[in-house]
Amino acid sequence: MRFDLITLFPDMCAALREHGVSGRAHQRGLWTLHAWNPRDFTHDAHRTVDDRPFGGGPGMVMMAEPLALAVQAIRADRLQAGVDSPDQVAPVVLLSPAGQVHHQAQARGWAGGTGAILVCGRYEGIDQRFIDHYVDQQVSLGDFVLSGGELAALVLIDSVVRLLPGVLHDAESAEQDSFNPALTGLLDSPHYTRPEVWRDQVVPETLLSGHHARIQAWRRQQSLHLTQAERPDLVEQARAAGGLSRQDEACLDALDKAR
Ligand code: 9WO
Repeated sequence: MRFDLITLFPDMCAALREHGVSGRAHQRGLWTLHAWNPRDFTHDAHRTVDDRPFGGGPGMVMMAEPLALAVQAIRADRLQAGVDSPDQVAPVVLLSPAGQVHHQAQARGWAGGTGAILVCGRYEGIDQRFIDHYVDQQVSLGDFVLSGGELAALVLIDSVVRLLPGVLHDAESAEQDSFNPALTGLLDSPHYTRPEVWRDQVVPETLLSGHHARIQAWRRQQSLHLTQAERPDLVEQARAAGGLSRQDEACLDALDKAR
């Protein structure tokens, strides 16, 4: 899998390439991340990538041409590398609050592809003509505004890369995750490690019992409990997807009655 980032701040890619799960997978060649600076696709002495907005207003707007040249260079490079083919080119994706919100299901979908060209805006935004002509899809992480698209792009990539085959060890397996189909999109149960007593707070006794079946049942119950309390919408979603057993429903009923 290969991602290409168009960004004025290529150094920001280090966060993902050099650390943790994504860093290890990068080192092992399971995915790559190439950064392309629009400044390298300018032709003036000042390497200008932004200009004042037509119609007036504050701030600056990213010019279309350096971004377009970057996309074209990336497409040529991906073809040459054999990552894409003429009839299967990577989508150009803009990180923007105007996009469809990213979800775990999208991450799973992306994990089955060959990557994407991610455009990171800065300043007040990007000349609309570039968006109209080149961008296939806009993706949002939620209803908030950042000072640039980079962090959103890195979050998106991280959510995809960790789902690639061989990236996670068994121990940290995606099977264990919240939003895993096996957990039917419920939140994860709480975690504890040594010491057994920390500042007068003890570890739930079941977890110390060594009784695997009881531990599993406890975790499922905690999951249901937490999700019902904090994200009842996710419980409803799990129910609609047929992901709740009769035992799960009984557990939720017991919770209702205890309130
Ligand atoms: C900003 C914006 C605000 C309201 C409606 C649409 C919008 N599009 C953009 C936009 O593309 N902004 C550029 C990227 C330039 C300014 C910083 N940018 C940005 C991306 N801010 N916030 C995001 C973002 C991306 C994904 N998820 C949440 C926020």
